[in-house]
Amino acid sequence: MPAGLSLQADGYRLAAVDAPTTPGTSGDLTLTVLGPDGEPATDFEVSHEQELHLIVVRTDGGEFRHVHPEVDPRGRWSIPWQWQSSGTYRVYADFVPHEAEASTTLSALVHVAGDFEPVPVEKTSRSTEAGGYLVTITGDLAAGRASTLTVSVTRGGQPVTTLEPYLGAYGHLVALRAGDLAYLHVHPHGQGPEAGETAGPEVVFEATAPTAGQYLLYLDFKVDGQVHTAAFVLDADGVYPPPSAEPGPVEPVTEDGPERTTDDAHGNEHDEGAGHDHDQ
Ligand SMILES: [Cu+2]
Repeated sequence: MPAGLSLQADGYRLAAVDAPTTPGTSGDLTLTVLGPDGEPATDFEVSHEQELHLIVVRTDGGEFRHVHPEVDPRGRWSIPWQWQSSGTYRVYADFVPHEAEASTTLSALVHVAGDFEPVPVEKTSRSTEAGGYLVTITGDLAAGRASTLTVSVTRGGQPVTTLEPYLGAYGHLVALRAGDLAYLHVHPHGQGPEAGETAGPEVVFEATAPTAGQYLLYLDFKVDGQVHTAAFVLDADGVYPPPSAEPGPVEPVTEDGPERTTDDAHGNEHDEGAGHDHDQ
């Protein structure tokens, strides 16, 4: 079961999620994480330099924020908050429980009143402009196995080699499955940066897509003390094992007909669930 689709997981439960209910209204985004004992839990392990990562995404993927709230003595996490636009948002709390090795991701929906124009998800989008930088992602997501994704940052056609450490790496990548916004854990490759070091233009990550289909990716990177967010769309094709993998048992060759049904004639009709697993 992919992460991030439930209020509760691993004995923890997200409660009392509160935020302004209209765009442009200043307030706080607050939430409480209840532990296995039913009491507010705050004793999390530091992961990517923070105890709790808050990811907020409009359900069409058109808005994304990644922030770090503060906890008060009663165990309530909060951060000053103002919505830019109406719509329904999924709020993820991502943390590593006390003495656990892996993170837990809980989520809740928050509604912001007003007119909402959903942004359609693009087919595949590997290049985007963010804060004056051109950011490109290479590599392919594959269903059910880890794959390497490399982002590259340029400005004015020149490689940017002054990426600053941000959250324990030279960039932080979040991947969500289009359709249900399931949350993928993405790991940076290589050693964490030393203080004062810079790097670039490439940053390498490893991610595993739970299924075929489209994924929304959001990269936070930092240059000159400023954090920028670049958004991408990738398609996990679900071909496994890849054609170049070591040979397995030889499959019988059949001469009649195509090996699978195609949908060329009708373009967007898919007959096996929500996965866009054979777009070509
Ligand atoms: Cu974070």
